Amino acid sequence: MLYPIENKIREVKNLNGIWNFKIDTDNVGIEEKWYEKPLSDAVPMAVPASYNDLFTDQESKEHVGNVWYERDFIIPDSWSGKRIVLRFGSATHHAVVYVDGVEVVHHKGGFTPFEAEITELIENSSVEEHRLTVALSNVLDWTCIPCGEVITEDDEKHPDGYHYQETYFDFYNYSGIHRPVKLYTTPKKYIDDIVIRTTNDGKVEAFVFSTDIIKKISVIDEDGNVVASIDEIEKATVDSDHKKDDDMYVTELKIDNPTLWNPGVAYLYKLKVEGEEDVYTEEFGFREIEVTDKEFLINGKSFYFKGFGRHEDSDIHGKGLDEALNVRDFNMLKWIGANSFRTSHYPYSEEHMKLADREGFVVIDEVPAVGMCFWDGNSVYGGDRVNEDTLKHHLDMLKEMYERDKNHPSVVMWSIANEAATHEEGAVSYFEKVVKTMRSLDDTRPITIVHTTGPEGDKVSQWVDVICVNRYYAWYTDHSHIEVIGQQLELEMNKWYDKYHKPIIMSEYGADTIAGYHKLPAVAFTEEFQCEYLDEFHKTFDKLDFMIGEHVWAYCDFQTKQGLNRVDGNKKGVFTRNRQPKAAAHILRKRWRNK
Ligand code: GCB
Repeated sequence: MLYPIENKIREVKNLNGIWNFKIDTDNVGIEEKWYEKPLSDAVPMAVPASYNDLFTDQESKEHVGNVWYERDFIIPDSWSGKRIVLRFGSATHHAVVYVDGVEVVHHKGGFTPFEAEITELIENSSVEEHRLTVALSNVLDWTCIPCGEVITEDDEKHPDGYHYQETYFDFYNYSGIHRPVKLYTTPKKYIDDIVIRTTNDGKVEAFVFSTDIIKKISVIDEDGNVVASIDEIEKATVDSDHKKDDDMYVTELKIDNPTLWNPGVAYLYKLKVEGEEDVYTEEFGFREIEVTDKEFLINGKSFYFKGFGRHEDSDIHGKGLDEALNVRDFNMLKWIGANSFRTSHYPYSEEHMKLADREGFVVIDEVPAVGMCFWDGNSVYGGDRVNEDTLKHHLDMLKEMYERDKNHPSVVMWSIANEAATHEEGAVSYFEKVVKTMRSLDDTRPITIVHTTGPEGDKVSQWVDVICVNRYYAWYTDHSHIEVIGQQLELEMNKWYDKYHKPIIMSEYGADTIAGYHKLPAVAFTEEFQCEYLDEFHKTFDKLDFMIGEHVWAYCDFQTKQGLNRVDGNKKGVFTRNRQPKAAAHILRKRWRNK
């Protein structure tokens, strides 16, 4: 799916700002058709943002079910005759969108964009101000990724009863319209999608899906020079179902001595596609990936992943897009000498991915498949938990992630799940299908899966290219005994390697650390402990030649649900939630800047 851009043909109208908002306390709004008229008793709400931390009362913050968003918008006369599209960068997790009381789109999945063409509705309408209403649900069940379930406590010990959203993942279930809402125009005949594939000898393959007739395709370098151009473009047969209204154009361009996109030294070209009516420009880079049994090669050079598992998370905004925060984050990642990160545990905003391209960061792009306990049982994948509907949604999410991120040079690998129960029988046929789907979407990028399961039990890594392992020796096991880290790490990593002969990334390791808490000798939760803890891992990584990276958990402290081992969130950040360094940041900086 293309990002909405402005040019001489296309216009974009931003709908961010203050909307009307109402909590559907008894979840009756759909039944009572609240979308048919303006919301009563609405309160102001910021978009984009999570709504949770903007409230001061527990009930609103923790509401399980629907909330309603609403605002007016006006279509300028100058847009008449154009195709008009309403687009959400994301809405977490299920949205039903109405314009003037008519449903225009619904979407399941909290971390990918969706849109609705509303041209006809606008053309047939006589009102000047249109009403945009969104019913948004934060409910997670076993048909969703991430997985969850709503639990009701109403036995004799809980005579008044209460219910809550149970989640099987360690981040707060922030909800809201998290990313920008935009209206954009295209001509009636338009460019629908572009897939760009490159090789480092300067070959650019462009696949353009369009209802417009494509006349010209050019490659433009960073100085604005047209370095290749073609104006005879043949139509090909479209083989994909969902683009059945489009024609497909396939073409190949060649440029001499391309400047490559390299980690830390990004170089972005633009592909300009010109149709009879429409024009679209998409950024891309030249870079090639290869995986051997012990190496991850980017442009033929061995790449070692240094960085973090992260979250989109901050005070007040929750998971809402904050461009200032993103800029600060990339500056801090550069400061510490990181070269990469994983979008744990869901695709980050499009704005984030664009920055990664531009700043030369290497990204492992993760689908929101977290909390996937299979629990062996009688039905398809495991009892009443992960089931056929979960799989269907998982495959949909892979597709949406791919369609959104396919042209980003920063994305070097897809992560198909975090910590699924891959030792269970149900996981085998499930993940075989997941990997097959991911490969059929993209045969140019390697695939990984992130494990908590150990090498003895794992039943699915034969299908992936790189193995990612999350490990908390001396934290969740042998708590505080950092002397066990080296031995346990070496033993386990060797087992993984002996079993699969594939390169391994330590995709999570870390210890909760309260900023400003110091003690000698070190005890758990102090800054000293975090430093010593990480050092122990590093000594062993440096001995194992099949280890191709280290991603500390986590980049920053972040919010989680309440729990006995979470004092206002997860404190494994190397930086505080407010993006300031703990002592471990200096250890990592020294190591990574010299590695
Ligand atoms: C993990 C999870 C991550 C948690 C982390 C922790 O293995 O992948 O989401 O936050 O452990 O700190 O427990």
